[in-house]
This record gives sequence, C-alpha cells and structure tokens, in this order.
Amino acid sequence: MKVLVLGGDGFCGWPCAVNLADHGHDVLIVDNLSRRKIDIDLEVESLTPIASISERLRAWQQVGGRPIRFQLLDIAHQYDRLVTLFREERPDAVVHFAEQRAAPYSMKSSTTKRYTVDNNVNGTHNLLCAIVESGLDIHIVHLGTMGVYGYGSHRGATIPEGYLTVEVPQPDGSRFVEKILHPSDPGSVYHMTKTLDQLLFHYYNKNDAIRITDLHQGIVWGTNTEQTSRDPRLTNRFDYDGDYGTVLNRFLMQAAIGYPLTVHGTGGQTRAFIHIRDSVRCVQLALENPPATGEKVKIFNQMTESHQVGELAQKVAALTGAEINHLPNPRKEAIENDLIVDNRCFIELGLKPTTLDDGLMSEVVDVARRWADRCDRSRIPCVSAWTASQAQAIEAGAR
Ligand code: NAD
Ligand code: USQ
Repeated sequence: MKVLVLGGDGFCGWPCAVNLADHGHDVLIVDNLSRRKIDIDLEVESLTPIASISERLRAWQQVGGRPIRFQLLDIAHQYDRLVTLFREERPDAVVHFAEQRAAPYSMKSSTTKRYTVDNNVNGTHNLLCAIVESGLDIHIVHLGTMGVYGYGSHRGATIPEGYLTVEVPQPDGSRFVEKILHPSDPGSVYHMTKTLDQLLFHYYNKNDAIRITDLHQGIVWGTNTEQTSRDPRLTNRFDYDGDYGTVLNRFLMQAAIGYPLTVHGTGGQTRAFIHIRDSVRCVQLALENPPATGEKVKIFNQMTESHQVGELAQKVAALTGAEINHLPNPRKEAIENDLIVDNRCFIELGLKPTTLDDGLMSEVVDVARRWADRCDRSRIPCVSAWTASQAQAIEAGAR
C-alpha cells in the first residue's frame, strides 16, 4: 500500500513510518519540521539525541529498510502543493499526525493558542479538501485523543468507541433511539482542536463519502520500537520538558536523574495510556482494516490501560526509590475522575496490549540515565498555566 505519513518526523510518526516501511508499505513522510523549530524556540532538546530527517532516512536504508521518501510541506498553509502531491502520488492512505500536540504549549499564550488552532484545524481541513479536489479515494487514519471525551466524572459509565446511543424524548411522550458522536468536553485549546477535527471528519464523511478512521489515542509512553532500535541514528525523540514531556515518561526520566516526581495536585487525575510499540501496531491495524465506502467514520479508542497520576508516581517510586513532590496544578482540571474505556475494536483486530507490568518502565529509566547529562533541569517544571490565578499560584510556589 502507498501511504503518506503526515507528521512522520515526530514522536509517534517516525516509529510509525519505519514500522510501515518494514511491513512492505511504500512510505512518503510529509512534515514541515515545525516540532524541531519549536524546540529551538523553547531552548530545549529531546533527551535522546535525534538525527536530522535526511540522516534518519539514510540510516534506515543503510540498515536494509525499504526506502522512505520525504517532502518538506506545511499542510496547514501550502494547500496547492498538497493537492499536487496527492495527484502525483495517488496514495491509498494518509496517516495524519501533523498537529501541534502539547496541551501546555497550547495554553502558554494567546500566540500559542492561535497557532495551535490555526495549524491543527487548517491542516485537517486542508487534508479533507485536498482529497475531495483530487477526486481520489484515499483512506485517512487520524491521530485524535482520548481527551475529546473529557475528564470530568463519567459516573462509572464506560466510554464507548466514539458514538453514544441516546434516547431522545418526543413531544408526544414517545422516544427515538439514535447513535450520536460522544459529547465533547475538551480540557485545553489543543484538545479543543481535536474535537473540531471530529466535526470536520463527520461532515466530509457525510458529504463526500471520505473513508476515515479516527484513533482516540491515550498518553503515549516509552521511546523506541523494534525498528528505531536498529541504529542510533534511528533513535526516537524523548520529550521531558514542562511543555512537551508527558506524565509517565517525565516521571521515569525524573526518577533516573534524582528529581522528585512532579505530581500536579493530589494526583487523582485518571488518564489512558499506550506504549509506543502498541501505538505503531494500532496504526498499522487501522490502515490494513479500512472502513468500506459509505461507512461512517470509524472511531477506535487507542489505549491499553488507565491509571491515576498519583498511582503512577507510586509505581515509579517503588521501582526506583524516587521521591514524590505534590505541586500546585497549573491546569484547570478535575482533582479526581473515573475513566473506564471500551477498547474492544483493536483487541478484536489482534492487538496484544503491552502493559506497565511488562518491564518496559525500567527500559525508559535506562534510556533516561544514559542521556541524563543532556537534561536541563530548569526546563522540567510545568510553568504553562491554564488561568491567571493558577499562574500566580505557581509563581508563589517558585518563590
Ligand atoms: P510531535 O509533535 O512529536 O509530531 C508531530 C509532527 O507533525 C512533527 O514532526 C511536526 O513537525 C509535524 N507537523 C505539525 N504541524 C505540521 C504541519 N502544519 N505541516 C506538516 N507537518 C506538521 O507529536 P506526536 O507526539 O508524534 O503526536 C502525533 C499526533 O498524535 C498528534 O496529532 C497528537 O495529537 C497525537 N497524539 C499524541 C499523543 C502523545 O502522547 N504523544 C497521544 C495522543 C495523541
Ligand atoms: N501531570 C502531572 N505531572 C506532570 C505532567 C502531567 O501530574 O509532570 C498530569 C497533568 O496535570 C494531567 C495528566 O498528568 O492531569 C496528563 O498530562 P500529560 O501532559 O501527560 O498529557 P496531556 O496533556 O493530556 O497530553 C498528552 C499528549 C497529547 C494527547 C494526550 C492524550 O501530549 O498529544 O492527546 O496526552 S489524553 O491524555 O488521553 O488526552
């Protein structure tokens, strides 16, 4: 299958691209390298040293991988080039990772809020529009987020895979039953863009019969996969800073360098998780099992387990002897929430979930220890506050 991987230079996209090439697919990465530029702006680097995209692709070919091509293109702002690319390449599928993905970065300032909305919503809309204009039947696999469902109380209800069956009362007292998109309840400007993506998909699927699979992914942890471990130049990025680092990788890295684990508030927040190895496998399964023409948007919950943040800190402390620090929460989020998630679609397609108990937490600690001298400790605190009063609380804590 010919696959365009939009955002294929990023944390989830790079391992996905090499995995697809390794399984015989013809892969073209499309990326504007904005993630690398944001690192420069924030004056922070991946904990693991990462090679340039051209060096990555050379290394992949040298270790015997099926060649992967690259196009430097901004999908949010170079619409005509995107249409031309589709017409020239005529791909069977597109995997769409190309969005600004950090909630704290999206909440830093009005500039980053506007950048995130402009980049993510325009990028997704350009993609849909370009497929219609090209006249081609291209399956889109999009990386969405579990955060579209929100992290308030679901009152013990299981979160379904995208759609909720509701009964609507009629004036005459009768009721009709309908399947609707699960109500959205985003917790950051970033998460809001993903809820807007969902509506764009709903519309273009209804109007133009575009085949779409939307993967509502949980927090990805781990760093390398079987393919990215084949050569140091294929190493995947490892974000640890307060804007881009995600909670479990941050805790494991903090434990490795002897930094007290940064639990926000009580640590009662429950979130969904998936290991990077399962993430690449899920994308492959979604690509190889596309929706039929005319089928509505397929939505999969791409996660393997749920954990409370405080419980994760305790697990990491038990493994490493790390100290735990409870900090004022920079985010406006529920102190505690339940999260029961239906993830049967991927299990039925054959996913064998990797869990925290599979010994892989130690692997991440080892990677972090190896590169500990590349860590800038001053960039660990999360200083992006959701509201002005939270910003004040963080500043007061730092004094
Ligand atoms: P990332 O920032 O590492 O990668 C995103 C890539 O897209 C980068 O290489 C960036 O340069 C590129 N990009 C961004 N805007 C672009 C544009 N306009 N044109 C072309 N390229 C562009 O992020 P990631 O962690 O790999 O996440 C990928 C996707 O998966 C995102 O959409 C994110 O929302 C989703 N996701 C990630 C996680 C996670 O824990 N990392 C969890 C759930 C969902
Ligand atoms: N948290 C801490 N301490 C930290 C960092 C985070 O307690 O040092 C807490 C946060 O307050 C939050 C939770 O951990 O309650 C998760 O934060 P996170 O930064 O790990 O994850 P999040 O902001 O939700 O975003 C990440 C990815 C995003 C993806 C999302 C999936 O960056 O791209 O969409 O996970 S999900 O969480 O399922 O919505």
